[in-house]
Amino acid sequence: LTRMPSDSIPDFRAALLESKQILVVTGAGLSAASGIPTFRGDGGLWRNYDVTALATPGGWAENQSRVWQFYHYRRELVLKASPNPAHYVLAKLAIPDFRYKIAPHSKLTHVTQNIDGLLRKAVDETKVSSGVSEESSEIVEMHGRLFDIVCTAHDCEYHEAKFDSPICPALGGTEKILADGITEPLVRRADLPHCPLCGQLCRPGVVWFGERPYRIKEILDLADEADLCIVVGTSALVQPASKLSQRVKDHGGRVAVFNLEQSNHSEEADFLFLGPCEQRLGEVFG
Ligand code: BJW
Ligand code: ZN
Repeated sequence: LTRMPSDSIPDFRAALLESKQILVVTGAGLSAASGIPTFRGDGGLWRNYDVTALATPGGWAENQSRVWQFYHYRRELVLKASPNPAHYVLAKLAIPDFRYKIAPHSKLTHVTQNIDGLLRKAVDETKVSSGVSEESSEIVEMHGRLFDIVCTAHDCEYHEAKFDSPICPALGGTEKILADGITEPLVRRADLPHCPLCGQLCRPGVVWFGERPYRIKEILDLADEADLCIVVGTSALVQPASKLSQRVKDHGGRVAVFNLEQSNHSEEADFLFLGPCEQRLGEVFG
């Protein structure tokens, strides 16, 4: 017997009223309307490279100049981008004053796979514009942050947020080179970012395939406690993020998926709201 997910807004609202622990898991589709390309499907290429191959330890080992140019390109893109309506709806959920109107008994945690910081930015802006000083929900950025710089030396702890761009002079302007048939610039290793503490090469503070996501223990504990998991704009193909909603279901919690289209396991969700999340979230959360 198969049961179809519901798209009833009143039924979802009733589930929200009952929720005590809400876990919101977000992915690249959340930032699509801000002009940030997703990883799979359209926009999964940069200079004809598959971006999921660049975001690997192997891609880094093969060509650090190329990987740094890729992240420099994305830093430039995100610096010019703004949160979209989907970020602002999720930002309001993070602020108790707003959340209590639809889920009066709830705690909520945001776990995002996105490295762009736009959800955090939307929360900060919403707090300022609404004059809220109370503490907002935690945002766990499990795949790191685009603007963090980390030392590659195993015995060095250097890890710092740096928003200046270019992050080193040699990367400046390389973001404009996108077309085929143009020789790829080579940025010499010595001209890439280096550690101010030990002098070794630095890399972006993001999580590549085969690496351990940040705060994973905390995230799994949250999934074990949540009675409602809201999954927004992720293909749910990358572990361990893709496993969180199942973990919530395993102990009787409910799952609501917001996605442009059917995604991995979305037919197993209790609620499914198809369409652009920048529209659907506003409709559903009002
Ligand atoms: C919209 C929309 C709109 C669009 N509105 N929706 C073999 C070798 C090595 C590893 C593995 C292996 N087999 C399995 C693994 C594990 C691996 C994995 O899962 N691989 C699979 C691909 C098979 N996972 C890992 O390696 C992870 N680490 C790990 O498992 O460690 C072990 C461990 C676990 C637990 C405890 C202890 C140890 C690490 C994964 C790191 C992923 N890194 C990246 C790059 C981050 C840095 C960067 O950005 O450059 O993370 S890859 C990329 O995928 C990025 C994303 O966060 C992640 C997920 O992508 P996301 O967000 O789902 O985006 P898309 O593009 O896939 O989907 C977009 C969705 O939005 C689509 O569904 C659209 O329909 C939708 N959409 N517009 C609503 N407007
Ligand atoms: Zn160092």
